[in-house]
Amino acid sequence: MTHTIAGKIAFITGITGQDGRYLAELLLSKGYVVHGLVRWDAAPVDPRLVEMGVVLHDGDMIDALNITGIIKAVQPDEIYNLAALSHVRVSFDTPGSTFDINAKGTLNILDAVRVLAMEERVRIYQASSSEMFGSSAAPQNEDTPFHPCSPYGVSKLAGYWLGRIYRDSYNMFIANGILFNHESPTRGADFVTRKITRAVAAIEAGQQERMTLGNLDSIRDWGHARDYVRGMWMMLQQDTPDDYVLATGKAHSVLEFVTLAFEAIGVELEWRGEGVDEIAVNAKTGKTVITIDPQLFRPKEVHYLLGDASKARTKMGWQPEIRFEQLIEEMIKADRREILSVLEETNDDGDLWRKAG
Ligand code: NAP
Ligand code: F7E
Repeated sequence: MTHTIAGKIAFITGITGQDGRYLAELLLSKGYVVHGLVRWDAAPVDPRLVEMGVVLHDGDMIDALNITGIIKAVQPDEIYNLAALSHVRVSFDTPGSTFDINAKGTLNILDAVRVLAMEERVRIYQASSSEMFGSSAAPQNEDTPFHPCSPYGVSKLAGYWLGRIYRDSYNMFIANGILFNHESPTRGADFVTRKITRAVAAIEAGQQERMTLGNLDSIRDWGHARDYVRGMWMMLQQDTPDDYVLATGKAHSVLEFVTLAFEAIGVELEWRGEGVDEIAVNAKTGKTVITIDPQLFRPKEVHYLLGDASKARTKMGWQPEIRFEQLIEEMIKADRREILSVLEETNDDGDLWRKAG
């Protein structure tokens, strides 16, 4: 049977996050009615979400009654469970709430659908993560053993297994998307890519002299969030529920990312020193622009993540369209524009910045 998409109802948890926003845009463009969960104590929600037509509901992933009530009221066809405490290093400081939100929160969604007897109607996307692979050898795919290295990774693994158990036990349509790192101009400012692009734009504008980083040798498979939310949607359009890795299949180090980000503003870096004493200077001016802060190292690091998305490509026809270099350029451009708009608001002379385009 073919589904009519127009008029379908989607419920997105984590709608105020990076992926939530991109996914809402995608689903609205396909004719869905989109509902989103917003924490009652969240920072002011971007008014554009409501302007776009998203219906917002106050709530919290850790409140099972609240989640059940919202699902009963919304009667969704598709649920995208994106809400999470998603910062790996922070999860070491707050392992308890990480578990409550990421593991118990996922259970609250799954069990709400079960107790409301909506198993046949609702399809669920569970935001699983490449962090579940942790120290397993790269490249990682759906058959790679899980060896998480952080409370975040373990909490996501709990959500993943709950999804599989509910799928098998109650015949529910639940898909785990095992997504590798994906970024965008709306990536949270504490994740390394956005931290870098914001700092590079601020250094170029003379608003900041240097930035600090942690482990430069970490290797990640970085894609663009726009490509990945398309994959989430595709997972829920398949005939049968399954689990899929989404990744670009290309690995880059943090050092490589920061080098290309500076290149995007015409600055060549020269690296000096080693370990915690390593610094990068602007090759032209000799000014130090990067230093290492050991506080940014993690108690346990995931060194090498590189995904193999062959299954998603073969079974669903998914593949990423935005290249690594394009991603960096787009992020830098957006951060330059943000600085320009602040300069304009404060009546500063933003001439230098008009090239940001
Ligand atoms: P994000 O930007 O950190 O967004 C997380 C969202 O969860 C925010 O909307 C946040 O709301 C919400 N949230 C946190 N605690 C909540 C609670 N107790 N109740 C209700 N909402 C709560 O994350 P993202 O990058 O968009 O990622 C989306 C999902 O994919 C997450 O589950 C993440 O773990 C997973 N994932 C991400 C990546 C990636 O590279 N981006 C890769 C693999 C998996 P507030 O605005 O109120 O904080
Ligand atoms: O770190 C290193 C850091 O915080 C990437 C989340 O979306 O993707 C994300 O998790 C690497 C790590 O992302 C800094 O040690 C160096 O090795 O940007 P990140 P993450 O930990 O990979 C996965 C797939 C998720 O599921 C998560 O939700 O960069 N690094 N210096 C740094 N990291 C940060 N944050 N800040 C630094 O200064």
